[in-house]
Amino acid sequence: MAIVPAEHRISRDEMTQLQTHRLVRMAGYVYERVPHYRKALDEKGVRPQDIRSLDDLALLPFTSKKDIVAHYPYGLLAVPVADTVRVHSSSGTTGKPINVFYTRKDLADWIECVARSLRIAGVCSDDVCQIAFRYTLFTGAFGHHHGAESIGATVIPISAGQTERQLMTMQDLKTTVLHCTPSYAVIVAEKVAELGIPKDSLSLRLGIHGAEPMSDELRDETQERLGIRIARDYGLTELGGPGVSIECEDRCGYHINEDYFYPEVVDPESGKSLPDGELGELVFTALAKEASPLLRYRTRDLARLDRTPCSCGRTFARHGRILGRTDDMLIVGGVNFFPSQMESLLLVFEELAPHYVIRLSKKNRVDAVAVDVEVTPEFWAARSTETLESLRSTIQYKAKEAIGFRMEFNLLEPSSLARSEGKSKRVDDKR
Ligand code: DLL
Repeated sequence: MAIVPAEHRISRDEMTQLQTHRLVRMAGYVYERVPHYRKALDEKGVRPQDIRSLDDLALLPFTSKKDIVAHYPYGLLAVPVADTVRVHSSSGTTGKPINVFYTRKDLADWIECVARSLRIAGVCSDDVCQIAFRYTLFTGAFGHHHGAESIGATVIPISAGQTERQLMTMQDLKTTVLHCTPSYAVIVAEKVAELGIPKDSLSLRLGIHGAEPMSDELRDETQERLGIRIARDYGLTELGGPGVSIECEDRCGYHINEDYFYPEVVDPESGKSLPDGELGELVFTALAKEASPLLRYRTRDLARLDRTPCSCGRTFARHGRILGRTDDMLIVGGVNFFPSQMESLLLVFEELAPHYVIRLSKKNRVDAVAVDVEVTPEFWAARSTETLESLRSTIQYKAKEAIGFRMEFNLLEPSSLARSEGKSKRVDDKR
């Protein structure tokens, strides 16, 4: 078992003390510097000096994506623009992007958080890290790049795409860690198979995949295909990007850098705080940010919290896998389900490839769901009308059993759906 550094084993009391100190300071900081927060606290009749312990957190207002958008581009900034040294943003599907600003200290803290996360996942100074996240305004590439570099690993800033070149680089430079989205890891694994590259001719041992959901089933399949272990990492632009949480080797949830991001889980409807272990919306308070501080940010990601120490020896609070988002829950004819349930369901079938799109439409004013999913090249090569039909009806039966309503399945030829080197779009809602 890897040696766990003392700073990862900080006692709950010490952590609470540190978090309290930072929270108290942050309450005063945002009140003084961000008009939006001053107004929100005044409206609630809360003074910064009322915040004395972590229990007082509930007195503070939530922040939502709407608040950030309403103050675009500079409205929530707590320092003069001249004091910032970097900006990143998420593209967003509609409207304005979400910007996050960093002072020099914010950048140093971010690097510290990502470096710590990568260490938790098992990255060390001997590693050769191939950063196959896109180098753009997106936080993924720069976060992983600087985090890995600060550990002393060798960083290859190759960006996403040009998969054959990625594989050549991987072979020539003996890459040990691949950093990219789950969607791109699937593309890499497929290329390895297509080119007939033997797994053991690669030096890869670890994949760090984040920025979108990856079901356990897809993780296991990708691990098998690339002959690696995968650690999934989590983060969001609003909090600075990756470096919020990551899985350790024991895989008992995602360890949160909770000295920087104080976690809560709340009921998405009422906003009431939920006890550890209950499923709800993750909410984070940035405890140390200078440029883009956030109080109680509603992530819309659904997970459970666990503050008991992990079997790996680390004491940081953990959250479970992100089970869905409050805003991507699909309601079909009154039944709720999440796209991630579909992925778990599909990947139980070894005849299917991890490429699918859930299409929603209205037929005669009734919700209809059709799922386009590719079959594997092996199954396609040996297919007959009967085997295709038999597979289709088995999937349909299992889906009805698991999710609760009937949907159509279209089994497609390999490579018929668009691929994404970043995040995949899994739902096409035309209702
Ligand atoms: O995706 C930051 C990031 C980059 C995280 C690289 C990890 C690695 P955004 O583009 O703002 O930021 O998207 C954030 O993506 O609220 C989740 O819904 C989703 N997400 C991120 N990581 C995971 C994960 C980056 N491991 C949004 N599992 C978040 C499930 C994830 N969903």
